[in-house]
Amino acid sequence: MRLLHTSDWHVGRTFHGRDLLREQEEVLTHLAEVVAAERVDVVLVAGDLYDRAVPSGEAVQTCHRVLRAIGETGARIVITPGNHDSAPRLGAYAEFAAAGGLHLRTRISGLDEPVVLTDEHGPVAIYGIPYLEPDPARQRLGVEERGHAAVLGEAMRRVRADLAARPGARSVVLAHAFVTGGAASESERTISVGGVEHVPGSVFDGVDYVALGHLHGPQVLAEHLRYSGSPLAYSFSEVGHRKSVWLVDMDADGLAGVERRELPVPRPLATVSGRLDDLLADPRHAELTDHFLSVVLTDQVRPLDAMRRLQERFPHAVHLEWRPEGGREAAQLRYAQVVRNRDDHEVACHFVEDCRNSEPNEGERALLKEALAAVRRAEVQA
Ligand SMILES: [Mn+2]
Repeated sequence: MRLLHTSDWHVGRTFHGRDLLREQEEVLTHLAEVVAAERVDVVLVAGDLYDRAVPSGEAVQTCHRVLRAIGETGARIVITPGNHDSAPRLGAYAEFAAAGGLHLRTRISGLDEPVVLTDEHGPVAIYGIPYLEPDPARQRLGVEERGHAAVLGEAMRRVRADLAARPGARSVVLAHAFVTGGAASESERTISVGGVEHVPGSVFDGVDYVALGHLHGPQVLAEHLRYSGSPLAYSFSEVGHRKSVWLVDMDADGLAGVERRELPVPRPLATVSGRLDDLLADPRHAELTDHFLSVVLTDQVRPLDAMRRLQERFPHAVHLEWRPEGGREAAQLRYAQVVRNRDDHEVACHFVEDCRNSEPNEGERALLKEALAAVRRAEVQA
């Protein structure tokens, strides 16, 4: 039996305000092509199918098109909710979907009821553990101790108990957790609410393969314990990731081997720094025009209208910081210190100075005074 392990699709996520649905559909449609070309029997999605508990209509339709394309290859699909999904919404109509090969394993009470598929060697039991929000899950599972390790430990105890009653069955678990030793990026939402976030890998002992979700970089914690990572980069911290999926083969004895398949990159990321005029002119930056770009400007004086000018050359520049070369630490002053004992006019003048490294001149000071007076008059009239 051949499984494909993926997770953290986050369908509907935006990137610095940009809609990513088109890029997401492109990559996930390619994933469906991998399923067909590699003759995958089961696709495992280990949580965070959507980016939000209540995804947009467009996000749901995108997801549906992709899942239908996977389903049309003849592959079964097993999905568990992650910390971004709403388990009850994702699990709605699960019995009806299961009849068509789409297994939505969203209930805590059903985490030890596997999806059982059979190949020439016998049954493979696939357990979907929904993301266990530590405090509510503690009540549901009757666990005393706080933290994610405790609730996942109990979930896995139940899985092993069920598995013990299925002699000869091979086993797969889907889980959404931060396993110790994994490396985070900047696009995961912490799950530390309700105690310690990390879970030791030993929690998952006793099964043939564990398809992990939550961390967005692909990584191998042990041969049978892996993160697939997200199909696209969702933060500039992932600039060095090569996004991929795992192809997992099971033979008569259990795990036979795992191979990696890289996913296409619809729009690469890059970070670049320099003076605005140099960035706009330097021919070496020509290749960045189709990249999502994070820009650090090093000009001594903050350039006016920098983002608009950058986007004329780099239409996908989405993030901008200003760090003047040899910059004064004054820019780091805390807001409270900056405004203490100053009237509005002084705060405004200070702001101008802060933005361009030079004090406002007499004319500008007068203009600011006039503007503040106008605002005050408008407030009185209102
Ligand atoms: Mn995620």
